[in-house]
Amino acid sequence: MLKVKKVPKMYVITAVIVLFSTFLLPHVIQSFEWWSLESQGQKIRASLPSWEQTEKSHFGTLTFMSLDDELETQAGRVQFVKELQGAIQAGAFFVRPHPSKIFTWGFIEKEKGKYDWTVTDFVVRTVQEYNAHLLVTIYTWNPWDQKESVIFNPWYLEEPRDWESYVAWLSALAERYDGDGVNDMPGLRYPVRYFEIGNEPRGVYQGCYIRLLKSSYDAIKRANPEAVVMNGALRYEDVDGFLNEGLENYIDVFNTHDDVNLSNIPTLKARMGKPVWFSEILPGDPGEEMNREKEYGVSKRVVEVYPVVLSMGVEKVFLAQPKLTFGRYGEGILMSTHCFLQERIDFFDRIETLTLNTITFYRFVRGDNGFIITSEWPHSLSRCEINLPTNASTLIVTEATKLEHRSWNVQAQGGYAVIDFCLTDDPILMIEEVG
Ligand SMILES: [Ca+2]
Repeated sequence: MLKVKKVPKMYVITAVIVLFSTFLLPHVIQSFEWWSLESQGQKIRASLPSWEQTEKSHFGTLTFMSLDDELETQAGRVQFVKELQGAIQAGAFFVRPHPSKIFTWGFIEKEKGKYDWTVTDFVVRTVQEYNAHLLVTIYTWNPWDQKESVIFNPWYLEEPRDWESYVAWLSALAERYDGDGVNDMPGLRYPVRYFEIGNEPRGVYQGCYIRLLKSSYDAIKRANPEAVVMNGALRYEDVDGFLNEGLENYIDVFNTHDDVNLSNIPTLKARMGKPVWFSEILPGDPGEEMNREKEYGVSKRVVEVYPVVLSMGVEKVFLAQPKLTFGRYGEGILMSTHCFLQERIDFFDRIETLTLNTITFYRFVRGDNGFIITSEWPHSLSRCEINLPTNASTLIVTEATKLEHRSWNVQAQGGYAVIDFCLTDDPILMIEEVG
């Protein structure tokens, strides 16, 4: 008779622990993370402006850094939602996945004639849960089409060989997310309208990018005439070449990055006859380690630069800090500052500028309210006070670049208020006009 040897209890317990931690524990942790994200999401969604309102926002950010293949896994999706929630909490209602191959031809049409929308549907649906908007970057890389890769720009920008298939795919993409009720993604709440054709196609305006931009523009517009198509960000020195090819007729927005001299913006807008977007501003080094001091420096630059850029007529700006997802470091200074600024100056009706004693004041007028941001207080000035003309009776002056945002009141008299810069070492002030 076969005698079964009794397995010692210790072995059984160890085996159970190993099995649990290998197979079950990750699922338990992920489920808990989803639950916690969803609960956080409900809080965030409770106070969101409508998607129609957020579409008018001037604030955007780069997001979902290098989350591509990972988006097919639960862990990648958790990370995606975390980053998205961070962006929304910071008041960045436009999100630009970058660098990312989410909207790359070969990532969706892996096999000729078969589209796999699993990841793009997840991305669109999740972004729309937060009334946010995508700036979709279209990439043309596709391994079955381009057997020998001659990528003409970093990041998946490749000349299609089978133009017919490329154009069909792009039209299908625009059609799926345009919200017209025809072949739409199930559950689409509102249209995805913003498309950028590649990123920074350098020095190729004499080459295949011309055909690529024209074909892409036509393909998207055929499916969705309301779509907003823009070029991959262009340098200022390439503007003449762009215009010589008549490419301004194949964009709805002129897209560039913040290496353009700001004083050129009004001329650029006039020459293009289009709005201007900065799909990247204040770029960070992807390899750079972030710490409190650096994060503070970026926050200060946001308060310093955004009023100037917006007053020059740039319509939307996307903060490009690859290592700095909002709120993930230390005290969350960047998230706090970005949110502080967005809540006060976004959705403005107009911007007025006024220069007094070499300090520029940017007044963001929204309805009957005005928020004023000063340019940096120059240390060379011996006096601290400035008589600021105002129609308000009271001004609330707030430190703009400090986490605490300390504030004090100033009463105006005879159409002026005395602003004393020596009351703080904060170089930039935010002034709310009340009554
Ligand atoms: Ca459709």
